Amino acid sequence: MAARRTTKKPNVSKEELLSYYRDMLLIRRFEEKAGQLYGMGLIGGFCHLYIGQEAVVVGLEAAAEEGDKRVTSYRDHGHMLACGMDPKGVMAELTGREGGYSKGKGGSMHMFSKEKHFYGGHGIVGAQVPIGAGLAFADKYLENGRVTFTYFGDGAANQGQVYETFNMAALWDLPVIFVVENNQYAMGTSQQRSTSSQEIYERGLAFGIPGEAVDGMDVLAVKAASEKAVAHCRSGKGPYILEVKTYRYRGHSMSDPAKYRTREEVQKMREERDAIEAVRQLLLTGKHATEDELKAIDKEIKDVVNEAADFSKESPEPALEELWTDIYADA
Ligand SMILES: Cc1ncc(C[n+]2csc(CCOP(=O)(O)OP(=O)(O)O)c2C)c(N)n1
Ligand SMILES: [Mg+2]
Repeated sequence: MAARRTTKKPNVSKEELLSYYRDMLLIRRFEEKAGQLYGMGLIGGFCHLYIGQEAVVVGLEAAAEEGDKRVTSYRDHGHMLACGMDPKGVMAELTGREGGYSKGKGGSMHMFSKEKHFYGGHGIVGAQVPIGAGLAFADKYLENGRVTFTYFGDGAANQGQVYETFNMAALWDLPVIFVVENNQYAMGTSQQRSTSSQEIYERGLAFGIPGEAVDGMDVLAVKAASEKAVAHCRSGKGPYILEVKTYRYRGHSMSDPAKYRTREEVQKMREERDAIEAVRQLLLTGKHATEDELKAIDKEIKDVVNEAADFSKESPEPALEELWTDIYADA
């Protein structure tokens, strides 16, 4: 068994390309709007934007089937939109309103959807990793063929509970895909400064977990790697590690001194490696879409995001009685 890198690309239809374009653009425009609302004081507390990393969730979700589960960290808006949660409910949660997924009581980092099998939204770095294994344990027990996508960052990859989880997931052959979103930074600390071995996908080898690294700025490569990981898990072979090399364009959260990397570094990624622009070019050069058709899609997406923003302003604040609901589960 070997950990390895892949850059293989699959064949792809016009419809697929258009759907990835739409899904990635929705996340980007949603996040830009969230940034604006934050600036206007309509969103309080922590807020971590996903801009730059869109191809990761969109590529992973392309390999998911109904009933598969997902769990992630606080940088979670993209994951929620990619699995089909309603942008209105997500935005209204950001503004702390009754129409939000947690009735305005969870905020950016704490949202859930039973219907879409989205299990959060977690603020403690690495804490979602054992939760992901627990979800996969339930699926294995129920023999329902489902897999769990457990996302975490390069910084979280240095947390002890990740390795306790690897051990148990391997021991019990749990159907869990550990997706490492390596955006090269943990807050202001670069991976080079914090991490002894740079290849995170190899870290499962000690537990017998295969791993693979993939270019996270290429949605087609992510999708191909994801299909392989899903097939591995669904066939009962146990966990899999997918390290997706990506990049965040914005600061860690809304307050970020931005002193740990140069403007040029960010600019270079935006100009040369942007995942949405890459799909746009594939659509245009492959003559799958014209500039005008793409403009019409952009407008559609802007409308969806504007509607979500309007809803998030108009939805009322939660009533005082809500302080006492959904605190404990009824047992
Ligand atoms: C246990 C714990 N330690 C520290 C923090 C503070 N903290 C929040 S995010 C973060 C960086 C995590 O980076 P990474 O896992 O790479 O995810 P990214 O933000 O890049 O998506 C830190 C140290 C925390 N929330 N929880
Ligand atoms: Mg990171």
